[in-house]
Amino acid sequence: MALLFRSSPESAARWQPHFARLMPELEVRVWPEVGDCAAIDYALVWQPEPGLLASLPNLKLIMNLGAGVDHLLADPTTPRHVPIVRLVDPYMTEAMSEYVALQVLRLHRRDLDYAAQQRDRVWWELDQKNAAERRVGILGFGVLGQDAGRKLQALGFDLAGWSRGAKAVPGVATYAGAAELPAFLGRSEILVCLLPLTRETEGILDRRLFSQLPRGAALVNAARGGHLVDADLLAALGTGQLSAAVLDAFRDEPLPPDHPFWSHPRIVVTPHIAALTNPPTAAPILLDNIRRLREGRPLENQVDPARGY
Ligand code: NDP
Ligand code: OXD
Repeated sequence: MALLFRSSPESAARWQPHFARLMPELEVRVWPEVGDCAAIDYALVWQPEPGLLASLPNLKLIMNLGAGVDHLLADPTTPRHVPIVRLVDPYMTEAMSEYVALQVLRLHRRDLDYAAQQRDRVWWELDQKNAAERRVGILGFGVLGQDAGRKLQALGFDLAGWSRGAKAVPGVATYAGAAELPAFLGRSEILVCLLPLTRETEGILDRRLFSQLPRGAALVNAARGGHLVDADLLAALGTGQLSAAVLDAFRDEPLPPDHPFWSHPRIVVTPHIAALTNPPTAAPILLDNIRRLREGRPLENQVDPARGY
């Protein structure tokens, strides 16, 4: 029973002790030492090179080392008959909620304005609402969106969530589908994107969407760079339609040194760290799916390739 691990070599060293302890019978091969391709049963991957998975003729399960599987589905050679599972780890979910709560609070409490004032040695009091008067909208109300929403609700924010299918969540104004998107956007003073990147959501954070937000709204994108039309964000910040943006994911990562986002006074850049994978908590979750497959039990967090997430 062999598993191919394809991520960075440093990351392999962090995972291997957990695999050895939890499933000693599993032979772990670290890419590029693939050996006999036909002997590989499982693949645990983050952004594998196109064609790698297709080269494993007896592959039974593809496990993604993160929550978003857009990179796997974008590769036309990814075998469609092999189930794909994504990583859903409560540890990562909490990390994302911390990130979202931090950034929403920063935007709500005008942290960027006060940082600029401090740089200029300006002592000046700006208007401030309480959280209950601040309308926050979460685009993508799934595992991460709902957990972040619970924490924002606990802080008192007036919360809405947008998803594909309708949801009923106590205390949250929920919206679903394209038809309800304008009403959701119209009330979102701080918009948080936690959508998967799919055919439908590619480029969703564009000029048209920004124009439907209240004037001066702020954006947090902790999902994927492909959701955002970079030039439209810069234009919306330029006209004041948007007041600020916090970005954790980018079309090109690492963000190129000459990208205008780095030096924009109203943009906060973080290097895709909102929710990092954590081997001690994630390894048991991943190995549980191998056991499920071997025992013929249903897999957890299986991706629907047709839906794209
Ligand atoms: P889920 O699949 O649990 O949730 C996705 C949500 O998006 C669901 O509510 C879904 O609706 C909604 N959605 C999907 N497509 C559409 C659409 N076309 N229109 C409206 N709503 C839609 O995913 P997670 O919450 O676990 O993760 C979300 C994303 O966060 C990941 O795909 C990944 O890209 C990103 N991420 C970023 C990290 C970082 O460090 N920056 C870390 C981890 C994840 P419905 O509920 O109806 O299905
Ligand atoms: C993920 C990510 O999808 O790290 O888990 O972005």
